[in-house]
Amino acid sequence: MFALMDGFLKNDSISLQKDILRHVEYTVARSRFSFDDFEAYQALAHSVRDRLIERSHDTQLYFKRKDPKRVYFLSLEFLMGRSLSNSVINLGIRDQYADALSQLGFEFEVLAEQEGDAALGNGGLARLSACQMDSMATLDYPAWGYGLRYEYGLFRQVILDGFQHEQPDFWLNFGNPWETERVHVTYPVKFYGVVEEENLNGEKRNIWTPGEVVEAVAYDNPIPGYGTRNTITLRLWAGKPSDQHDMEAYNTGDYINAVVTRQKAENISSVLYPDDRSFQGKELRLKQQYFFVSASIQDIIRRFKDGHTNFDEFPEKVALQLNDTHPSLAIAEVMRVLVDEENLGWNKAWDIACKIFSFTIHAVIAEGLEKIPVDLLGSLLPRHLQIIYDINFKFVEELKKRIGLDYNRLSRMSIVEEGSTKTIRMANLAIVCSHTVNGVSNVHSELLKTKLFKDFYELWPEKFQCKTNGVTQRRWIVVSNPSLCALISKWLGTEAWIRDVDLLTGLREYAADADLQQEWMMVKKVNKMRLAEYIEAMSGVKVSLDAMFDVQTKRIHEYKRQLLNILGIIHRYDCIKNMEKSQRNKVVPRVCIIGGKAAPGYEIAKKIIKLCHAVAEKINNDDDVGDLLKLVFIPDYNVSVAELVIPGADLSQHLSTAGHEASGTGSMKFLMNGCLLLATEDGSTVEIVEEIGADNLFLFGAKIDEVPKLREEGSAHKMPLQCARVLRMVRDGHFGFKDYFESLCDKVEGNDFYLLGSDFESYLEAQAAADKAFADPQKWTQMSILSTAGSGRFSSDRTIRDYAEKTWGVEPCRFPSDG
Ligand code: 26M
Repeated sequence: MFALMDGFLKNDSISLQKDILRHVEYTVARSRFSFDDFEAYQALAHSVRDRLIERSHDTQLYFKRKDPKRVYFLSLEFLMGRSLSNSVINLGIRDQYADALSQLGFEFEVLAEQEGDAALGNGGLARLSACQMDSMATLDYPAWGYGLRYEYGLFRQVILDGFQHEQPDFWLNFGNPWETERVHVTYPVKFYGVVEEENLNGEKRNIWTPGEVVEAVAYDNPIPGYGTRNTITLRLWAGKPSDQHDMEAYNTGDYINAVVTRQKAENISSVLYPDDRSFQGKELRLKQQYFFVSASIQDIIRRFKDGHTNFDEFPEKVALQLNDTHPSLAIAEVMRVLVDEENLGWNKAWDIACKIFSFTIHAVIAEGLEKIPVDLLGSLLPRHLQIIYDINFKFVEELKKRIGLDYNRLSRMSIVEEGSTKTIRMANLAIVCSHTVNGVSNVHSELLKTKLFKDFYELWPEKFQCKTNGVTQRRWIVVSNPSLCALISKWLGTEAWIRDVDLLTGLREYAADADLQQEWMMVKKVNKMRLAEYIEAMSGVKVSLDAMFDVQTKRIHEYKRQLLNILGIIHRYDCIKNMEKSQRNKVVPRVCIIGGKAAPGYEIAKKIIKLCHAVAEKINNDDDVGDLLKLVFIPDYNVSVAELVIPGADLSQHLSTAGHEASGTGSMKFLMNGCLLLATEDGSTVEIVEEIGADNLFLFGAKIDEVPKLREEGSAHKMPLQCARVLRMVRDGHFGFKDYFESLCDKVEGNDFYLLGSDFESYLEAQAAADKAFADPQKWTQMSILSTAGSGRFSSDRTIRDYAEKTWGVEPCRFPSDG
C-alpha cells in the first residue's frame, strides 16, 4: 500500500503545465490552444484537486489502518472562502504552479481572483470552524468536519442609495471543482410520523414510523494540512429525494404529487439562515439541524462498525464536538440509534453518550441560546422529543438527590422550560450530556461559570473549560499577505513559524531595528496600495496612502457599536471644519473604512449602514476637508475581501460594549498583520493585552464589571457634550434622511443600552492617542512589529492542540511521508 508513498502525480512545473492543459482539453472541454482566464482557473483548480484527492485517499487509508480515536466536528456553518491559493500553499507547490502558468501566459494571482467564495456561514463562529479545520489538518489530527451543503450561501450585500439589499448567493452556478459527490454515501433521514410502543418478546420497543424520508448525499471537500501529506475531509450533506419513501405514493397513482414531493427534499439544504443572533423557531431551520446531524451520526456509526462490533469501544474511538447548540440534537439522535436500533439499553447508551460529546458555547447572553418549541419538535421528531423528556426526567431526579427540592433552581436547570410556549433548552441538553463545556475566551468562560450557567458550574465544576479562540496564520498571513510572510521568514531565518507560530516572538528582538522597520513599512505600503485600488474601484473614492487606514469590518450589530465609530467620524469632521486653516497641518489624515453585513431583518443595523453612507457622502464631497478625512463603506464584506482589507489596515477597531463579545477573532487577524488595535477590554482583547502589553494598543471604555452600574445610572445626565453635538447634527438633517435616523439617535439619547454616551469621551481619547502614535512612524512601526510578534497565542493551532489534549483525547496520526 505504501509503495507509491508520494503518489502518482509529479509536481515539477513541466508536469503541472501538462496537467493544466489536459484539464483544459478534457475537463473544461475547451481547446488547449484557446481558453480564457476563467477556464484556465477551472483547469488549474482541477489539477490541484487531483493532488488533494490523492492525499485524501492516502490519509483515509492510513487512518483506517491505524484506527486512532477520531474527532468529528459538527457545525452548521463553515466560512471557507476561496480554496485555490490556500490549497497550493498548503501543498507546498505554489511557486511551481506560478511558473507553469507563466509559461502558459497566465498569472497565478489573476486566476485566483476568478474563484468565488464558499460562504456557508454567517460570521465569527463560521470562520472559526474554517480556521480550526486548517489547524486540525496541519497538526495531523484524525478529524472530520460535518456540515450542510447549502445551495445558497450567505446573501450578497448590494448597496443601492446607501441602503443594504440582499441578493441570493447561488455559489454553485459555475460548478465547484473542490467537492466530490459521493453517490454511494447516502443515508435516509426521517421526519414527522408517529411513535408506537411495541411489545417484542416481553421487551418494550419504540417504533418510529416516519411521515417523510429525505436522502442525505455526501459531498466531500478536502482540507490539506501545511507541511504534511495529511488531508482531512469536510463532509457536507445535501438533500435528495428518497426513492424508498416515494414507492407508496407512486403505487397509489398520485404521480404528479409524488414528483412534486420529491422536489421538496432538496429544499432542506437550499439556504443558509442569515441571522447570527437568535433562534426564531422556524421549522425549516430545525429540519436542517436534524438532517445534518442524523446523516453525520449514521456515517460515524457506519465507520465505527467497519472494524468494531462492541459499542463499549465507541468512546475510545469517537469524540463529537458540538459547535454551539445548533447540532445538539445529535445527543438525542445518538441515544435513539443506540437504544432503538442497536438495542443497547438506556443506561448503557447514556453512559456512552456522556463520554463522547463536548460542547463549545459562542453566545454571551441567555437570549442568544436556542429554545425549541415542544410542539414543533414533537411534530417533526416525535421520538426525539420523548428521548429528551426521558433524559430530563432522569436528570431532574438525580438533581433532586444532589441539591434537594430547590424548585427555582430545578426549574432553571431543567432541559424543558415551562411557560406559555413550552420549549426545549438546547444548551441545557448539551451541558447535561457533554463531558466538557467551554467558552471561547477567558472572560467568556468565566462568565459562563458565574452567570449564564452558574447552576451547572456549581453542580459540575469539572466540566467547565476555556478554549480561547485562534485563527490560522496560513490563511491570514501566508495566503493573504505574501510580502509580510516573506519578510517575517527573512528576519527569523526560517519558515518554521508557519507550523510553529510561537516562533513569531523572535521578531521582538528586531522591533527597534531601523532596517526591519524600513522593510516593514514598505510591506504595509504595498498592501495599502492594493486596498486603495480596490476602494477606488468599488466606491470611486481616491484615498491618500499617507493617511492612516482605519478599519472596522465585521457583522453589523448594535453591540459591536459601528454607530460609535460613525459618531466619532462626524466629531472628527466637525473638528476639522471648525479648525483654523493654519492648524490643519497638525491633523493626522485618515481613511475610515467600515464594512459588514446586517441580518436582513435587523432594522437598526440597516439604518447604521445607511448612516455610514450618508456621512460618507457629505465628507467625501467636501473639498475643504480633502485628504484629511475620508469615509468608505466596503460592500459585501466576506472572506476574500477580508484577505485584501486586513493586510492594508494600519488601525482596526473592536468597539463592543464590554461583556458582549464572547471572543472576537477579527482582532487576531489584524494583529497578525501588524495592525494596531483600538479596542474595549472585552472578549479576547483582554488576553491580547496580556500578550502585547497595554501600551501597544489603544484601549478605552467601561470595563465589564462597570457596565451594569452605568446602565442603572441611565444615560441622560452623562451624555458628553461632543456626543450630544454630533447627534444634533444627525437630527438636524446635516446628512439628510433626518426622520429615518431619528430612531438611531433616540436609542443613544434614550436608555443607551450599549453605552455609546458614557464611552464617548474615552473613545475620543483613544483616537487621539492613535493619531499621536501614527505621527511618529518609527514608534508606530515598532508597535506594529510587536503586534505581529505577540500574535502567536492567537493561532488556531494552539486552540486545536488544547482541544485535542484536554477535551477530545485524540492524538496526531501522520501519514509517513516527507510532505
Ligand atoms: C441560530 C439560529 C438560527 C439561525 C442562525 C443562528 C446563529 C448562527 C450563527 C446564531 C449565532 C451564530 O453565530 C454566533 C457567532 O458568530 N458568535 C461569535 O462566535 C465567535 C467565535 O467563537 C466569537 O469570536 C464571537 O465573539 C461570537 O459573537
